[in-house]
Amino acid sequence: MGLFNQFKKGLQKTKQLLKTDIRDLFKAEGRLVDDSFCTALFERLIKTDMSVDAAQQIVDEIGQQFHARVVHESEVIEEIKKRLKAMLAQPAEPIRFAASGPTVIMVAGVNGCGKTTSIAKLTQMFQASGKRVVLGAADTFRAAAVEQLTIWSKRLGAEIVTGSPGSDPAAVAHRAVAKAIELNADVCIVDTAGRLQTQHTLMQQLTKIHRVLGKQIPDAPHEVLLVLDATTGQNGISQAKHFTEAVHCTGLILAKLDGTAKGGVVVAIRKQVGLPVKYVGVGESSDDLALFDPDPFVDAMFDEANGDE
Ligand SMILES: Nc1nc2c(ncn2[C@@H]2O[C@H](COP(=O)(O)OP(=O)(O)OP(=O)(O)O)[C@@H](O)[C@H]2O)c(=O)[nH]1
Ligand SMILES: [Mg+2]
Repeated sequence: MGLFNQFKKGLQKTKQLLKTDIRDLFKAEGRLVDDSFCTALFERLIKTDMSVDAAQQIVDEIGQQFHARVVHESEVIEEIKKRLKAMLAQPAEPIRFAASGPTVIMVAGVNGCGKTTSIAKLTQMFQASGKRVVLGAADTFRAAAVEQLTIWSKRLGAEIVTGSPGSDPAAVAHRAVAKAIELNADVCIVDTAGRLQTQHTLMQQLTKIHRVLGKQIPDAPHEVLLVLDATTGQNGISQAKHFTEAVHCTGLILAKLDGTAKGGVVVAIRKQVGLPVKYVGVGESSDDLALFDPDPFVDAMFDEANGDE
């Protein structure tokens, strides 16, 4: 599936909401751009959770550009798209691979946000490009967590390193990296237990895992990916701030985009969090991960073609 189609799948609900709502604003002969139009457009954009700031900026600019003119739906949509693309623009930043030795990727986030599933998806993506992956099950709090990653590792044919329940997650992470070095693997992905950004001790534990990995390989972890659950909307913004204080996050994975009509939250996140969105999750299976790219993403948000029935 191409990127555009993956985004389309992820933005199904968002698109339905946007399209119906925005279409309601127009009549066949067009619509006069006045204050009431601007207010109505603002109300519709804000529903996607793109943030007051972003919606206000778009509406102000469109209000000025088309002031007192009669406009058609397609003109307005083109202008909205152009502005969203500019707001989402970021350097093309896929994973930063180590120059030599295994690339170590640590994955963190609050409980249930989609970490383990995203790791399975990343593993499949790396394997498809010929890379050998070792997984580290450093979520030692729950036996079920280790089991879940073990099932994925078997399904995907990736090596896994686990620890006994309650054991030190940093030690598991360390052993996973040692295994990756021993096997000459390309990537080592470390899963961590879900934690709230307000749980101080657990956040310190994350710092410890980070520090231990850095002692093992000077540049490690090469990536610290924070997984945000798109269905929890702008909550992700405060999570990103706190997680970045504990471990220096290098990028975001926005999981469960398919589960929300508030796909505009990506805009709020990009505007308020200084981290690139690297991937978005668009479903529960291991191939439901798309490398984030603003242009096809925004196009998919407003796409008129099939698939929205
Ligand atoms: N629809 C959809 N569901 C997802 C996506 N990513 C994860 N999920 C589901 O979300 C639930 C939680 O996912 P996990 O990967 O277990 O989340 P986690 O962050 O590892 O959870 P903890 O380890 O308990 O903190 C599972 O039922 C997943 O199938 C996604 O992109 N789309
Ligand atoms: Mg998990």
